[in-house]
Amino acid sequence: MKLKLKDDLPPGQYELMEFPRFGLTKFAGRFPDRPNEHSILIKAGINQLNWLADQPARLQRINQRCDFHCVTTWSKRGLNWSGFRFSVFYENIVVPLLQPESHTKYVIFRCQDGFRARLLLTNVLAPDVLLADRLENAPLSIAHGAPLRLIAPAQYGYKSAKHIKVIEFCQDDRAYTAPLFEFMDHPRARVEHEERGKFLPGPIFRWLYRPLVNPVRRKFRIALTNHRTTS
Ligand SMILES: Nc1nc2c(c(=O)[nH]1)N[C@H]1C(S)=C(S)[C@@H](COP(=O)(O)O)O[C@H]1N2
Ligand SMILES: [Mo]
Repeated sequence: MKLKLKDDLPPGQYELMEFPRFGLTKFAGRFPDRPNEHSILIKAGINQLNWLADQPARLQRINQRCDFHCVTTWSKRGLNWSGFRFSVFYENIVVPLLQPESHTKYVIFRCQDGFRARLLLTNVLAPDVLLADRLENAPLSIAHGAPLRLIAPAQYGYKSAKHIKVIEFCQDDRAYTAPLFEFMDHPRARVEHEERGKFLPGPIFRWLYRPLVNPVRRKFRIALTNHRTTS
């Protein structure tokens, strides 16, 4: 799918030429324990199944070029992902096999490094949301989310869960706790509306987060180098 890339960046964002490994610093030194494990646990109410993400016979593979916007104000433009449309996965796998409740409102992603993300079902069903297993014509690296990650281009990067282990469909979000602070975790996190976090206007978060970008990038880079030399 070709998305129309906008000429301007969304409000408060600046462009990076590289695509750094990034996140909350508490996850910098945590890595997927099974980066080649393509079995994902999918749950809806009391129903669950193991889905093999590398043999999705019923799902059409698509390529998508889109921009990536981190809440800390950096953006990487024009990344080429390959994978499966989340809405097609939902209609062809989740609905027929797990019969989620009609009141399903949230989708919770749990990751191999302990990270988690909560999205509204209406947001993940947007046509540009992917379960991606390839970036720039190569399988996802450990840095960028192996074996499988979400790509939700309209949401800030913290919704694009890497190293997915479990996907849960729920009516409420009681099973979810934010990976750091609840105020940093906006339920929609729409980039266009600058929904960076809760309680405070978006532009305030720019000034809180921007000074952290370089130190966080450095922490993530050093941790990856150490991981490569010790494993
Ligand atoms: N499993 C996992 N997913 C994650 C994170 C993480 O630390 N662990 N960080 C999030 C944040 S804050 C961002 S900006 C993006 C960064 O993606 P990248 O490392 O591929 O650049 O991943 C998101 N998904
Ligand atoms: Mo981020």
